[in-house]
Amino acid sequence: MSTDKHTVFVTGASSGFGAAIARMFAGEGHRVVAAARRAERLAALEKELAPLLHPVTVDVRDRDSVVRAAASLPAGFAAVDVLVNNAGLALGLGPAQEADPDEWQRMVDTNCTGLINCTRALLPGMVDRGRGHVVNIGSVAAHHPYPGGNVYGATKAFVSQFSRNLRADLHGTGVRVTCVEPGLTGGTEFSEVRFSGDAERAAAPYAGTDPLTPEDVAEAVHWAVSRPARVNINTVEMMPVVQSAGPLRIHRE
Ligand code: NDP
Ligand code: 8X3
Repeated sequence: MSTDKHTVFVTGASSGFGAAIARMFAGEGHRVVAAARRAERLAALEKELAPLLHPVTVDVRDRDSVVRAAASLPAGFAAVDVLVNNAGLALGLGPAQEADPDEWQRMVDTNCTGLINCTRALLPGMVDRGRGHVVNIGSVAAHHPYPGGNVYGATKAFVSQFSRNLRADLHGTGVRVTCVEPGLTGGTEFSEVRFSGDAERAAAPYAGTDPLTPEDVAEAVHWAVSRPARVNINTVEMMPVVQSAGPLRIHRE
């Protein structure tokens, strides 16, 4: 699996990690199916990476659309053997008691439902062909709680456990599963989306830091995929050096 060319289906390829992952694999001659909602972004990426990139405009939350998209890939891109479930988002950073329930629902719909929609649509082909790799983009937020991380961190805990359970189901099939769990990463639209376009709030988490880059994350994905076929990288947890876990807090009267 590690030596020949892959067909890599990347969700959330219109920005950030997904675009970096698409560029890294296409740069090595692998075929890339780039999925996201913003068609114009995907068209620009297609122009940049032609003829190795096939754009698919799809909302991962919509199961029927995902199934249709997976079933109507052109011949050269149809035998997907690497799925990178990267599409996702955080919304808000307020305490649970003040959070917007619609934003909570959108995170669950995108980060959990969207991820399982894509997995269920593409996994049978991998199992039939006896080769494949599902790479899920989780987060350090799955394991390290922080104030305001409430539902976002919980969706990433879902991604982490789903990845482990997938491995159990895929025992003996040759299909591999990896969960890549990055910490603070700059150079993406993650923070702008989280703070609804408020540029000042979006920039604040990165001020005075040297965060991970989308290319750092793409390299971790690429490394896991390019291991020999006998090797399954279960989890990659990565943080910038400037980030570490904090102590448990004690509230005193
Ligand atoms: P970006 O906001 O830059 O990218 C998110 C991507 O997801 C975009 O391409 C967006 O495309 C796509 N997307 C969002 N909703 C949908 C949807 N419903 N259907 C299809 N595509 C969708 O953020 P990042 O690159 O930073 O984030 C990528 C992943 O990495 C996310 O899962 C995020 O949770 C995770 N992550 C990010 C970290 C960070 O610090 N940046 C750290 C750890 C994990 P479009 O809007 O065109 O649909
Ligand atoms: C994104 C990293 O720390 O903002 O998953 O939750 S964090």
